[in-house]
Amino acid sequence: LRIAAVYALSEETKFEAVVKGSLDKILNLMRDLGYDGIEINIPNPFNIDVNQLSSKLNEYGLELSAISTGLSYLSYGISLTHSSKDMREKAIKFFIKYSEISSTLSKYNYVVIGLARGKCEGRPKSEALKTLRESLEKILENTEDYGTIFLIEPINRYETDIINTIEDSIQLAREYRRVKILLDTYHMTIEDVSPYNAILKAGEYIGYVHAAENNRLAPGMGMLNWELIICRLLRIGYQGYISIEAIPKPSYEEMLRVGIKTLNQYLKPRRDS
Ligand code: LER
Ligand code: MN
Repeated sequence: LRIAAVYALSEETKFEAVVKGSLDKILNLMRDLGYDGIEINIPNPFNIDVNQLSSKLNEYGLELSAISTGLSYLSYGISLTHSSKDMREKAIKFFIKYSEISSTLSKYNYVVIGLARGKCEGRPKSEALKTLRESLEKILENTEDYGTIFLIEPINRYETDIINTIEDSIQLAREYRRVKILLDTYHMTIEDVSPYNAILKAGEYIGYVHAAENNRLAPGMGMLNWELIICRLLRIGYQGYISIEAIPKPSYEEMLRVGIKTLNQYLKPRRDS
């Protein structure tokens, strides 16, 4: 298992559970703290300098663990289930571009479908899910060459009404070869009967993990049992990233420090052996 944290490639984000600030400073700190990778939330994939990002990651020796996309929804209303066809097409173009960037920058090649799935907006859930499937199929068709894995993330009811629980997401992961589940421990504490058992339920379909406490602070600053979470992940044979997506309080430095320390307490003996 490897450890990352989520960084927002935009200062004026409305998403609170990310690290913001100078990329150099943060990559430097994350390297010093022992992080293996960084997950970057990119608001607009048409607006980034891929070469510059690539050389920065190389310079600090951190991997790109995944590209997350929630800021495209929060900044531009990008939604794969938007009721306007034009907007859906725009969203599909965004995801094809995310996929292209991911395939050049990351050996893992994961793109998150989080908030950018959108919301029901008055439609029956079945209809919104059908629209999501249609958009997803178009994205998959157009990204065969990039080979990207799309991570569908169950998100709690206060942020979306499409795919809240692990069960909701398993169906999609079963259906599509390049779709896996992103477990977010914070959302799981709100939606799943037991966040620990949900790991066993999602099992082989898990492609990626977001780690935060029940209060969305860093692992170690809340009520979750991280030993049990890691134990369960290992039991199902999970070998990917745990990416800390937590509110940077009391400061992002402290959040990053406490987060990796808590996870390493249960991972370290295994990582070193
Ligand atoms: C949103 O709450 C979240 O967890 C993000 O990973 C979604 O883009
Ligand atoms: Mn998340």
